[in-house]
Amino acid sequence: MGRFHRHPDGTTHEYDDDHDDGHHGDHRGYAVTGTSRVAVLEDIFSENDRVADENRKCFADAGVRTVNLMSSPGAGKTSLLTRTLGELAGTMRIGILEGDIATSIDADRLEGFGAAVALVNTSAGFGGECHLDAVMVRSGLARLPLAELDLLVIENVGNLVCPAEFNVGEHAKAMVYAVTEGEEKPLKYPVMFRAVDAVVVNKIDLLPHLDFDLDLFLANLHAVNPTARVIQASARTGAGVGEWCEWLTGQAAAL
Ligand SMILES: Nc1nc2c(ncn2[C@@H]2O[C@H](COP(=O)(O)OP(=O)(O)O)[C@@H](O)[C@H]2O)c(=O)[nH]1
Ligand SMILES: [Mg+2]
Repeated sequence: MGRFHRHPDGTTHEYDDDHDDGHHGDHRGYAVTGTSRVAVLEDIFSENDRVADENRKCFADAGVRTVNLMSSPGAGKTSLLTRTLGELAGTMRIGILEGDIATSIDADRLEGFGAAVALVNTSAGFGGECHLDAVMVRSGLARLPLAELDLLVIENVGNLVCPAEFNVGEHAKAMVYAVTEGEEKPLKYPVMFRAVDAVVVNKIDLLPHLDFDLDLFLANLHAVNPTARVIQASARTGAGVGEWCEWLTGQAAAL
């Protein structure tokens, strides 16, 4: 969303040069267009939040808890979810709303584990957006047996920026972060890392082959989000998947 941003309390503004919360940059190009740009973006966010409220009510009526799962492309969301469905089979009824720009590749990978899966391609009528917003999520809900579910996991489009800016009516946000992504990303993408309730640090099976400094990553994460639950995992070996499933089960039970 460019240099426009939204604070956790819902207020919005464009950055200015004497902004004192750590953001810096050359904002001169926005001097003329800034006011109308902010107005348009406020409209987009307020319309999104209105539909997110409708989704939230829909989840409440159905008695289903919803987790919005985000990450960069390739961090391991779908791999973790296939493991998750295997692990939690028979313990609760799970639905997956699979968000992708194009293809049913990931939705197909998630079939056959007993979960209800609905695919939303953002290239099909949503302009190929790099995130799911509340309207896109609502479009997929009609294809899920919500009232029969205990937990709905939304696999968002792979992107460390935009998905964090759109509430979709979820009860909790989580992210998968691969150890191949470097230690500094919490500092470079603070909106995402700040927004989440849990971070699965995935691909720990690769640690012996990398120079990834796990302690430095955890310190960077803690600097932007001191309260996120951190779960070290490998969707390849299954390490940590039980802990993740316990966290998910706790989310589902929180109704
Ligand atoms: N070594 C290793 N590879 C993984 C792990 N999790 C996922 N991958 C691989 O990473 C790639 C991207 O995984 P995917 O689940 O499609 O990521 P997504 O784009 O976030 O859904 C695939 O080749 C997976 O096999 C892991 O824990 N360890
Ligand atoms: Mg995926």
